[in-house]
Amino acid sequence: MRAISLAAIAALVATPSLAGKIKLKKSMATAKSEHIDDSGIDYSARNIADGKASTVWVEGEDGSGLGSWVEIDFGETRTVTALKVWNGNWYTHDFWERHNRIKDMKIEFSDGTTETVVLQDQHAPEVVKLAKPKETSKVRLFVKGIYRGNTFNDTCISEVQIIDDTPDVEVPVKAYAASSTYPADTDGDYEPPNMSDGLGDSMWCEASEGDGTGEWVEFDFGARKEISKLRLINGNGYSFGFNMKSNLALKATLTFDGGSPEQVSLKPSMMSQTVDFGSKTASKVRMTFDEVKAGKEFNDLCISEAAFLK
Ligand SMILES: [Ca+2]
Ligand SMILES: [Ca+2]
Repeated sequence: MRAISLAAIAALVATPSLAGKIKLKKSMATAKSEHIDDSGIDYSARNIADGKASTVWVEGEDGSGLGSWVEIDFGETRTVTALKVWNGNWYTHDFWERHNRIKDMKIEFSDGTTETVVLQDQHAPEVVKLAKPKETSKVRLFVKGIYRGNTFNDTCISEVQIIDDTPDVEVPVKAYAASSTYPADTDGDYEPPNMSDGLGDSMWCEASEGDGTGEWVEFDFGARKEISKLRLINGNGYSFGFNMKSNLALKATLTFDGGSPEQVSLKPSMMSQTVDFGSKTASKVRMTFDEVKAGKEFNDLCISEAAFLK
């Protein structure tokens, strides 16, 4: 199945909570140069702000790309506290090893000031905390030093998220449990924390004999929280083609450790959807799938993103 893994994250343990992510659009990203070859694959700057780790910006300079840059201009001044970077080419782990990754990255802000950070050479998303919160309307990321790929002398970034000082509307998940989880394959893993990384192309998938009906995934907030909405990307969000290949949830029952259960209807679509189930206070929610729409190729139910909101 096609998915991108969060290799460095221990199974069933969620990522640490970040503050609010600035909502990015592909059109906000530009670059000094973009790699073009005759493969027909898109390596443009837009790929760093499309919500997928598997799509990649590759610089188009001669040599290793030192001095090249990619920029995200989000159009209004925000107080940025951190960046989360999928450094290198995340199309596959093999591609990640073949291409250059950024080592020294200079971040330039809209007032012209800069901060230079050293990224780690690891196939895992990296949170780069700024020295202090910075009011800016854009970040321009310069390639100042690289880790050399084993095949191609081209430098890549696959995805960037920008985190500001506004509170996150998603209730952070401390731990997950699931009735079953599809085993990792060459495309990555299918563990539940993939539902909270903001990426459409990473997902939890169940591994039952059947179509996923009766399977469940559980969200543990670690403390009682007020929640009333579920935001979800149904199925395999890698692409529309893959979304049709695997199973989609049509109905799910939410069981809370406080309050009566609620059944919700879910749209069979890979677009982000928000379902209002009424006000609850709970520290755990179990989502049990009651009805499933069969995919065309894989008989496994996947959920690419799921978060509970106040
Ligand atoms: Ca991308
Ligand atoms: Ca995901």
